[in-house]
Amino acid sequence: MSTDVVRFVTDCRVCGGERWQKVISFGRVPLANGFLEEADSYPHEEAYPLEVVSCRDCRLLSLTAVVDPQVLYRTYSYVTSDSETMRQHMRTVVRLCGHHTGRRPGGLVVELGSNTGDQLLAFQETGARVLGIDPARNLAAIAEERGVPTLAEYFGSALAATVADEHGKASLILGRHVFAHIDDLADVLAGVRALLAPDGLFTIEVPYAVDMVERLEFDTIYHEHLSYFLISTLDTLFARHGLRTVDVERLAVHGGSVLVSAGFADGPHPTGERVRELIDHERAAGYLSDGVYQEFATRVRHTCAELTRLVRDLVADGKRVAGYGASAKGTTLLNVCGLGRDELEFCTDTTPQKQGKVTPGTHIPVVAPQAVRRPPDLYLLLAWNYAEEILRREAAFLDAGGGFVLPVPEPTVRTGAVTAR
Ligand code: DWN
Ligand code: ZN
Repeated sequence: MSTDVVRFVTDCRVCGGERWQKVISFGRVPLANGFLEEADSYPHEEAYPLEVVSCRDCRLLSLTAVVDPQVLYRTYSYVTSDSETMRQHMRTVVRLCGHHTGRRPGGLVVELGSNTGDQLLAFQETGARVLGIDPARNLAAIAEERGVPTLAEYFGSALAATVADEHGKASLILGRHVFAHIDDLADVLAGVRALLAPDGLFTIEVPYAVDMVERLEFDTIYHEHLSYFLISTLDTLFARHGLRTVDVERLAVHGGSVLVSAGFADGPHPTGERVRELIDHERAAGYLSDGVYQEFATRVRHTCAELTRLVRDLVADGKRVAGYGASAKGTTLLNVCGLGRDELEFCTDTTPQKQGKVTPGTHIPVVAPQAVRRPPDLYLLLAWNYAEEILRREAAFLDAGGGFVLPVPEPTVRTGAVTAR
């Protein structure tokens, strides 16, 4: 492991605390989106410690090892999925955020981690002026071609000042599944304060730590996800940076996420009832003490063993098994459960940037769905967060006797007729 690309966390990026509870360690795992071109790169493949700790002061769940964002994001193989699930979700996000841009027609919407611009295109349709910010040069170029002005930069206080000068203040700064990827939250929030209009809102969508723990979504733990947030943790963070939590919406995407808005502490937006309700629930359900996280670790180890046993038994029974959706989650799941080329023949994926490569650590060939000549008996659904849409689309495969293994929260086999454990 090259140590110059890893920083080990000492103090909490939210509250500065140093009282950490060890939650779970998966050993060394390759980067979730570190797909490899060919076999001769295998010996050079890096793997980094993947372990989660909980801050006993603010209950941030954090990785202990922070991999240099230049390594993770300068060229990025994850393209926001063009699934109906995601298209529908992005329309929902516009609706939920809409009144912040509608109130000031032509209000500027800035998106952090804007990928190829899908979400901003949805805002553009409402008449909002948009600006994307994403360090992945390959993706920023695609967004620009699609008519979404995009800066291929990392957002922080320096860039925010330049953007404010050139584009004016933003009525909405949005970050969907990017805030949990950021180590220096203080600098990003300083940037938000520099760029946000006095009555604007900073809105983030992040995986919800309560959903991850309750649904055993251990595979969403990978090096891109540095933080796993409770609402009470975000509330602590915002208050420390002159902001106030305004509203929260629980959403189904990515295994359960929260859309959380914050405004200036001296701004016009009060804290809504839903914020207090979730913070009270987190306390009542034990998320502010050690026990919940100890139990999570125990249940994860059990479910991993169950899944490995299920897949290996299927293969031992002569079944052909393949992966469906070479997701980032899939990297953690396969590497942690020890499932590789002895179990999965190939993995399908709709992302051109992943096709023709092999999966990180397990080196399973990634192929386009249409390239599959002999469908397997069963697919291990590594993109389980789209299960409803995928199972609907693959009805013919199921009706012909095919099956899907759904890995979390409990490994189950779904065939045309029924779901069996
Ligand atoms: O936070 C992140 C989340 C939002 O997206 C990023 N750090 C990385 C990424 O995680 P992921 O790769 O687990 O996300 P998805 O969207 O669950 O990935 C799904 C994968 O499956 C993509 O590679 C696309 C593929 N896919 C497919 O092959 N067939 C997806 C669908 C819906 C399909 O039908
Ligand atoms: Zn903390």
